[in-house]
Amino acid sequence: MKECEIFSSLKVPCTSNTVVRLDGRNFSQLSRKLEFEKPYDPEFVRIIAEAACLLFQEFSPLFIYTFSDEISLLLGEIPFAGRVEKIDSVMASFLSGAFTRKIMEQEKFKGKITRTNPISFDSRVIPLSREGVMEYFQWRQLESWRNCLNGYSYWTLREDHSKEEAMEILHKKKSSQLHDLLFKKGIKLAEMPAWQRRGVGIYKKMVKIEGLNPLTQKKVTSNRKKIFIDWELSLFDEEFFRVNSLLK
Ligand SMILES: Nc1nc2c(ncn2[C@@H]2O[C@H](COP(=O)(O)OP(=O)(O)OP(=O)(O)O)[C@@H](O)[C@H]2O)c(=O)[nH]1
Ligand SMILES: [Mg+2]
Repeated sequence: MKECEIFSSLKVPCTSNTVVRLDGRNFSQLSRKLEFEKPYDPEFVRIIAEAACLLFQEFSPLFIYTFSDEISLLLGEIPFAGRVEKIDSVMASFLSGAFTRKIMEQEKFKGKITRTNPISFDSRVIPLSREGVMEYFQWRQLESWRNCLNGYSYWTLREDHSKEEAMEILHKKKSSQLHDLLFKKGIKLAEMPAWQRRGVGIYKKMVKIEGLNPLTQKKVTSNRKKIFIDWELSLFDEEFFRVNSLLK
């Protein structure tokens, strides 16, 4: 029967840079059942960032980028000898467990969690060229910006319109018209927190650690790379990828 497992030998091309993108399944429903704040719930965003940190600790990627209910990992070492089925299934289940654990630790959500089905994520493996890496993250960051504009616009429209009407208006209007609509309500997107507009990055950063030399009992400082959640991400450009050594 082993020969029936025809996808098990599917592997990531060894010449590629590899991204894995995970996305929450049915999170529109989850956000309703757990009564997330709209359009952004800071606690939910913190939980997803912390769950992403657990992914970072487990799989040591070069970089993680997250917004809304999605997480992209830029892999360094490719785990599981590059086996696609294994990478997808283990990462998705690891994240589901990590996210559920984090949400259960949160006072605001834990009482409501029984209203939901078990939480799951989908996962896909994306092989990229070296140049494709920056292009990929710029594409997701643009999506984060669109999501920010659409989210604020939708919930502003919902103040006076039904779900269907708000969706229809949203589809018909150009982004400049949506900005005008928000501006009239006193919402300036440019002044919203960077994590809402540009998403959140997780990567290793050099930090100074203070310690005590046990022999001399003198204070010593050393440099160590620590996992860092960047809530103030800049726009992705070559400089960002170069400075943080994100390209192989
Ligand atoms: N209220 C609120 N909702 C959020 C927040 N972040 C994500 N969401 C919800 O998560 C959804 C994510 O979009 P999608 O991934 O396209 O929708 P989905 O329901 O998860 O659908 P599938 O991924 O196809 O299963 C958004 O449409 C929102 O409903 C948040 O901070 N606040
Ligand atoms: Mg989703």
